Amino acid sequence: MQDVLILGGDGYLGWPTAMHLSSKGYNVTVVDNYFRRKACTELNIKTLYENFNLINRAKLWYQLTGYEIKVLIADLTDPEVIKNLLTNKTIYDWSINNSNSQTPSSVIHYAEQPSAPYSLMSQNKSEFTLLNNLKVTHNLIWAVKEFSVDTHIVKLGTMGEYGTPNIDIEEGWINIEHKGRKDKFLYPRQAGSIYHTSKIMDTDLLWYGVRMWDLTVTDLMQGPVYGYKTDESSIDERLNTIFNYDDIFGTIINRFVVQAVSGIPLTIYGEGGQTRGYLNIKDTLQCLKMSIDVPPKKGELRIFNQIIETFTVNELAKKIQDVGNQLGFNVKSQNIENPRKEKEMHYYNPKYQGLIDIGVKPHYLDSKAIKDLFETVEKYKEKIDKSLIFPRVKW
Ligand code: USQ
Repeated sequence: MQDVLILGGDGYLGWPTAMHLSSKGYNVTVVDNYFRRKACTELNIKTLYENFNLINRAKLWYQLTGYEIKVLIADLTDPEVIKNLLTNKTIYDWSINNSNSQTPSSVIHYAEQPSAPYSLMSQNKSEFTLLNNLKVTHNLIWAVKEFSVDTHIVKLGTMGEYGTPNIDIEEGWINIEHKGRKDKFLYPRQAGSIYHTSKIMDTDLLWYGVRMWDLTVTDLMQGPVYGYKTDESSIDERLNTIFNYDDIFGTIINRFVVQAVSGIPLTIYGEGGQTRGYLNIKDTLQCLKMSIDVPPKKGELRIFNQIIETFTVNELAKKIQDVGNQLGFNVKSQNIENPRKEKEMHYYNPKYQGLIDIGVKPHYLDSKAIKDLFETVEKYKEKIDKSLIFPRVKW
């Protein structure tokens, strides 16, 4: 079976991806520097429930399933870390016999600071976001070029790279005719935060590596993810991924359900016409697995728009209100001053066919999916810290 390396394996998506691929028989190694946990501690952000650290999660996964996920706690901004991983010189922080892995057929790159508000809290955090995200990507492309040129890099991008243009959003590429001549280019990017800008720069680094060094890359332009439950975490709730509902790391759907359960009117930023493409965490896992199972051609930069359906903020609020009210919560919503500089009423028509074409079977945000979220959140209702809900960072 293939060896897969997951950079950022402790995060909201990294850990569920590790379990998912491990359960499907891949030999999985995860690397993480605990950035997210440290940032939450520093900012006094509590998550909905506590999570084991990565080593204990991997041990528990092994006890429950017999599958090994090798763990390395390390900072990937140090170029030696990825070099050692690709040349099989790593001493793991946890593995069964510390045997080295094979050269991975795919590296999944999640090891980034993922929050737009965090990136705009201060100049320091903005600089940290840029340097961290770009250094990790830069170290990765150099190491793959030097030591493992056939390894497929799967990088998590973001739909936010495109912004909200007044024309249809294509899947990564656009054909342009200019003064009678034609060419194909990366679709124009115009991000709304420093975090999203760092992802544009990542894409440019990867595109450079593809053009000049024949690297093979899939860039997944993902929208905001919701949910926490996956087939693998259903085995034991101690395997659940991190659940943030605060203004910095929480994404909108998870936040709205927490607000609904704790009696806080849903925080619609501004007019609420902001439209984004959303997906269930289960579909993130499918998309990742299909992307590594069906790789692009050698020397290709393949881009997918990783979303399943689009909603305005107002539509999301209504859906969550409807389900919450059916469940007996008295859910209200409020339009609060938008802390972000973003269009609140705009055209939004992204294409998202590529992942469906390679076999992804979508889950939709139906009442069952929303009810599942309500059930879990209600279980931890007493632990919700209401002071974490209102946005503190403005730009
Ligand atoms: N929003 C509200 N109320 C809230 C929270 C958010 O109206 O309480 C609005 C925001 O203004 C925005 C939209 O909901 O228009 C989505 O916000 P979000 O906080 O759920 O997501 P965002 O900051 O865009 O970032 C998240 C992830 C990021 C990923 C991105 C995909 O944190 O890592 O790249 O989703 S995308 O949005 O497509 O760029």
